[in-house]
Amino acid sequence: MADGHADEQQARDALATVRASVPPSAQPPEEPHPPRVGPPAEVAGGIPAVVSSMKHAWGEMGPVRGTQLLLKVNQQQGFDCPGCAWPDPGHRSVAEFCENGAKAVAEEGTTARVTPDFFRQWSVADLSLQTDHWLGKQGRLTHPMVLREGATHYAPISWDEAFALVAEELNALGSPDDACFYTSGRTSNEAAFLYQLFVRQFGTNNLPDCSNMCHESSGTGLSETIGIGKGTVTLEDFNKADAIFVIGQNPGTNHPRMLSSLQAAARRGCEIVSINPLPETGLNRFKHPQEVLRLIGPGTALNTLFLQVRINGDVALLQGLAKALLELEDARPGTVVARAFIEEKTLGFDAWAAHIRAVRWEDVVEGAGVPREQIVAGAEILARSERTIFCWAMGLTQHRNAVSNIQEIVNLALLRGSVGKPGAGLCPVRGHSNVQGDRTMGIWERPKPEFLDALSREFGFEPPRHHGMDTVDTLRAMHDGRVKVFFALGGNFLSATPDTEFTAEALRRTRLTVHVSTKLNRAHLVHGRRALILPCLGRTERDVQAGGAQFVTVENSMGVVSASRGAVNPASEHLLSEPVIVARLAAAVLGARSKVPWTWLVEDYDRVRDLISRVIPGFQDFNRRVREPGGFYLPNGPREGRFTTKSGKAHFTVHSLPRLELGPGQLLMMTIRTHDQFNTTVYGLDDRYRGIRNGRRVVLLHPGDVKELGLSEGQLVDLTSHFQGETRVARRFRVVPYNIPRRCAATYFPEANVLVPVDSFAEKSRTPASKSVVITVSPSVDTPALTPGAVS
Ligand SMILES: Nc1nc2c(c(=O)[nH]1)N[C@H]1C(S)=C(S)[C@@H](COP(=O)(O)OP(=O)(O)OC[C@H]3O[C@@H](n4cnc5c(=O)[nH]c(N)nc54)[C@H](O)[C@@H]3O)O[C@H]1N2
Ligand SMILES: Nc1nc2c(c(=O)[nH]1)N[C@H]1C(S)=C(S)[C@@H](COP(=O)(O)OP(=O)(O)OC[C@H]3O[C@@H](n4cnc5c(=O)[nH]c(N)nc54)[C@H](O)[C@@H]3O)O[C@H]1N2
Ligand SMILES: [Mo]
Repeated sequence: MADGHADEQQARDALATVRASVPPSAQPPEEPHPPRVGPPAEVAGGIPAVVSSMKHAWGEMGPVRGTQLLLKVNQQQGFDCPGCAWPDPGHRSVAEFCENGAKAVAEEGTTARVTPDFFRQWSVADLSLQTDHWLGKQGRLTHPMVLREGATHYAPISWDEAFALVAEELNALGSPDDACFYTSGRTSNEAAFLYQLFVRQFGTNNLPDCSNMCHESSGTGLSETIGIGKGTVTLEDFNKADAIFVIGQNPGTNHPRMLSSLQAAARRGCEIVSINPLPETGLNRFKHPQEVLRLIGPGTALNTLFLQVRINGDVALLQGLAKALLELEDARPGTVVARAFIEEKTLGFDAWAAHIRAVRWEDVVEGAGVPREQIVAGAEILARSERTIFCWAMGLTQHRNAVSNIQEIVNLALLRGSVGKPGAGLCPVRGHSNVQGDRTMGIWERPKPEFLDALSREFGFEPPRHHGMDTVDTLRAMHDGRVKVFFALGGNFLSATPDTEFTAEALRRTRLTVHVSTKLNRAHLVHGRRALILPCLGRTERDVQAGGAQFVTVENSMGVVSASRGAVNPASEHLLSEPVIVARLAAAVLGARSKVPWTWLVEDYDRVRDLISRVIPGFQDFNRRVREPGGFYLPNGPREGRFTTKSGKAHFTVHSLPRLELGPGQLLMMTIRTHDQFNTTVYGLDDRYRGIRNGRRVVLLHPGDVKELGLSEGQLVDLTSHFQGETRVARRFRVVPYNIPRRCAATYFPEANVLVPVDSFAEKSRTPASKSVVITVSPSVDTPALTPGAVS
């Protein structure tokens, strides 16, 4: 018996030694079981959504805390939902949240805790062998933790020591540009403003953010053509539109509250067109989970027309819509082209129209993968709609030619005069709940000179003028050893970025990685020579400082700035708020070099907001206006019909059709979200609307391609991506035949990020092309590897 124990212990020690010699895994482990696959859901929302909300909320938080928190989501005296950036209606219901908002709240509000004791039990290497789902389920981080050089386990550290450690590393750098400061879009305006101020006083513009991987292409495309990198519509416009186009977006999963707006619009006769390679459930039929009495029954039909575009076929499709509109104008002169608007407010129409007329229908149909009659049907909807809203998300922004995608939408909107009038306009639907606000606060590697001038005037220092690094630059620079300190205010840089193994190596080559986080994630496990985890308060929690209870502010997808107040006690007494972490860090790093009274500022966030009001346009009288119910709108020229480009006009732009030659057996793959995740946070293993349960390592293929490639349903396959002569492999995915266009494939983010080449990104915006990955699929070679992917 005793011998048995000794053997077992010996075996465990041996295993630990083996593991210690292998670096922590950058990728989640393979899945032991195949997923269960059934038919996709026909209706979004309804009773299953209510059940799922309660399951997550009560499961993580218990019925009392769960209900208490859910009743405060998006209420005027409550907190902004930590889920997506969809705006709140003026007249709010008691329960202003959706199924996935409930999951986001439950994820943060959970009663589980990751304590120093937990870190004593688990080595970093062992944690890395767990799934992302498991890591998240361990609960909220409670103490600042350090991983010292050569250590196998994180150990507790005091806040003062932690800040001193960061200061020591930062102040030892040869140049401030040897550090990068990442932000994820949940950070409040107050924290973001202080953060960029600190980073610029430190001396760099190296402020990569999640936006680089998200709506950067929208910002770039819109700034060039209409003069502002944001959308032009308000929520009110959804009540007035005649047609709404939803392009490359899956609102049923990622912006469920948007379905309420679409439902109301559909009920009053607004036509809804969706352009997507997948027939996403939310866009077919929807039952509002809060209209309890209507939950039984067929739900509201939302879609008028579904154009099943092939992946990255949008430039062709949008040009086809424009071409059909010009042909309709020829047939019925004076009824389609918004002549007066175009003459008064735009430039470049003639050249653009000539280009569109010259484009051949064969090329449009081939490029889009949609028959001409269907494109004409879409154009007819546009032609009869006086007020059209164009919505889009990641299906358009994450391609090589993403900026062209956005600018083709602008062309269509301008052609119909559908910008700057009620019920019409451009609507990039943002992801993270404050990603737009972070940019407004100056989180940007390419700040405008006017912004830097304002900082210089207010704070009496000379900010660096040369541009900093974005996300892709940061990855390269860390990999080359040029960037030695990586600091992240939120997010999961390892798993959200492209090329997971490349990124992992980049992080491992740094001297220090620091993460300000609420929950444990894989980015904590793939680290520099030293690493810190700094645990912070979440949105849902009360934030009390010397000046009393504080609130923070956020900006939603439509440019409304509003307050967010936490509702429950913090997960641990050792947590600091993000503004306080940034202020104390700045004080520790900059010392006498900075005249900003950092710690005084965060005793009362009104003091921070006073500074914001003096530096950032549109924030005059910030403290008073943000206390008004519902907050306030930021100025937006194009919304009022005033284009804020240099010329004062909106620009038509000409784009050639993207050429992509797929070789024999090659497919174009998009990486998308399931219904049970928030980016890299995996709430559960089901993608309920698509009928895929209990598994994430799947590849969705057209049944015809499954057959042609000699594969079968449920088969284990390896995926290989091909880019400029390089290959990358992701192992052991299951084949799921699905309603997707030929030669297209879909996998889930972040499992498939290992396949996205670091150098494959959008022109101009430099957003990783994570929806345009060229792959081949082959039966799995049955060699169980420690890590499921590798670069060759
Ligand atoms: N519950 C939940 N909510 C979220 C998030 C989450 O992960 N979970 N993430 C948040 C964030 S940060 C963001 S940015 C948004 C993301 O919101 P979405 O952009 O909706 O997210 P994705 O899952 O990436 O879906 C992209 C959609 O585009 C389609 N698509 C892919 N390629 C193409 C293409 O080439 N052309 C066209 N026309 N369509 C294409 C896909 O089929 C899919 O329907 O959601 C935010 N809200
Ligand atoms: N292949 C592929 N890659 C993609 C995408 C894709 O569609 N396909 N989408 C891209 C997009 S759109 C985005 S936005 C990025 C997302 O990239 P990120 O924003 O970096 O990733 P998230 O998964 O949202 O970050 C989750 C972590 O944030 C921390 N967190 C949560 N709440 C808070 C908080 O209040 N404060 C702080 N400090 N930390 C908090 C938690 O520790 C959690 O583990 O990923 C991109 N990557
Ligand atoms: Mo995003």
